[in-house]
Amino acid sequence: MKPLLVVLSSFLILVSSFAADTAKPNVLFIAVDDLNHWIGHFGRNKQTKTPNIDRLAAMGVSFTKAQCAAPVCNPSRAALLSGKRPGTTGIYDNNNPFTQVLKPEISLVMQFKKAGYDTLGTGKLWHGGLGWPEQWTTIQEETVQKGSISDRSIGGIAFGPIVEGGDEAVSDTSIANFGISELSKTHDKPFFLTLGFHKPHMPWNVPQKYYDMHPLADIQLPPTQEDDLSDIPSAGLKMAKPSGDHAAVLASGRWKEAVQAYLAAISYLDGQLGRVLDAYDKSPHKNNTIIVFWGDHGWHLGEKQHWRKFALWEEATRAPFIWVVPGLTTPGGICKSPVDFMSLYPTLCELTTLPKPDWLEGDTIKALLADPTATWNGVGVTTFGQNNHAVRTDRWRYIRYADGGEELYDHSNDDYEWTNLASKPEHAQLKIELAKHFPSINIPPSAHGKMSDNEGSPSGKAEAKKQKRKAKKAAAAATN
Ligand SMILES: [Ca+2]
Repeated sequence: MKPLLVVLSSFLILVSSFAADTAKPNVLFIAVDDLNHWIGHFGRNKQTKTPNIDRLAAMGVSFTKAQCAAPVCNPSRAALLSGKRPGTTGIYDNNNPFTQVLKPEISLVMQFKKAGYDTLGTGKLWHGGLGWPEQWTTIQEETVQKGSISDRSIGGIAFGPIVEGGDEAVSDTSIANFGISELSKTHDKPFFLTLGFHKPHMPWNVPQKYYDMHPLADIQLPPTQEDDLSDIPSAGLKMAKPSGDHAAVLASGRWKEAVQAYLAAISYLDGQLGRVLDAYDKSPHKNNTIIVFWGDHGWHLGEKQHWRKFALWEEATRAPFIWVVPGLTTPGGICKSPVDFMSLYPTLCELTTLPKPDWLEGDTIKALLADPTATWNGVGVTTFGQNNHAVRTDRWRYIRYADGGEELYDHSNDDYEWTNLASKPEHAQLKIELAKHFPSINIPPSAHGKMSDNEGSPSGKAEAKKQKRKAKKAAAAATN
């Protein structure tokens, strides 16, 4: 009796693993940190060089109006990976640790692990790293070789080329290596492979050759208007904070250098993606692997006299969002409909026939993946702090702050959101309609606490600390 059971059960295991292998597509889940809309095929910045991001876009569908759920790392990722918006969890900023509010069971990665996938991860997925260890069947630590940096930081805007050391002096290279290795292997289970790249997050320390790709003499500053802040309500001015980074950059006279450094960091990241895509092209899993490529939010480089994320304008909220789904997407698809990153969790569940948890707040975008021009009534919604929201439709951006301050921009003729139309009486009804998209649940911020933020600096944590001390010193010197 016993031998028969053993035979029978091994047969069943064989059958079920075969079924899993053929029925369940693998997922290559690529996160990038602080990459705004400066990618080639968007045309927003003509100087950016991203042949591999553009190559990936040409393989599937690229969303040109994708909005983050929050314009800050921790809340953006927590929302995307939990399926719950910032207003539902109270995770609004980097000082609301996600681990104090969420449980591992809520994680997108966990759904794949529960479904029998191998969950393989390296780099930064949640704020600070990969998050709870129990999500993963395999974790690959990052490695980095020692490099020597020529520091050109302007206060907290940290950059400068690596003058001694190649790509291996940036830990993202080891992240790409792991992806290449896993894509080349045979796997006996379906896999969910996470590559959480750090760049182009600061510090923009990448090898000199990437700086050389963007000669300083050719650098164009992003378009700005001198009086752009004159029609912005006080809550918006507080977010722009022109007396902060922007004042320091202007005082340094080196705005173009900072733009060059960001472009260099993007080009480095693009090169790493290219290595992964080469491996994907040769991979035995190619025809059965979904690729999702997403950024956690955008970045200002002086637009609205603002730097970094931490705002509700297009520069801070728009990020790359590219899908390749074998058998569903058609190469070269461009989707101009507005979506937000809350769509990611339910869509991945749907495409891999995993049960869709009942707590998810986003809508699936499968219809747009099948036909990027399909009729779409969805919008993109971004939250920064309790009761501060922005909604992006195909044509409009409407921002409403907690104190009632408002901004309304017409993207049919104002790509850079220079003219705030919110006070125009003819738009009163439009604002009412747009406000209906704002989340109805807006709980107070969750417990405050400190989180470690692994910035993926070239030489690890000690270097990050050193950079911080340097930046502090430079900032102090700038105010003197
Ligand atoms: Ca303005």
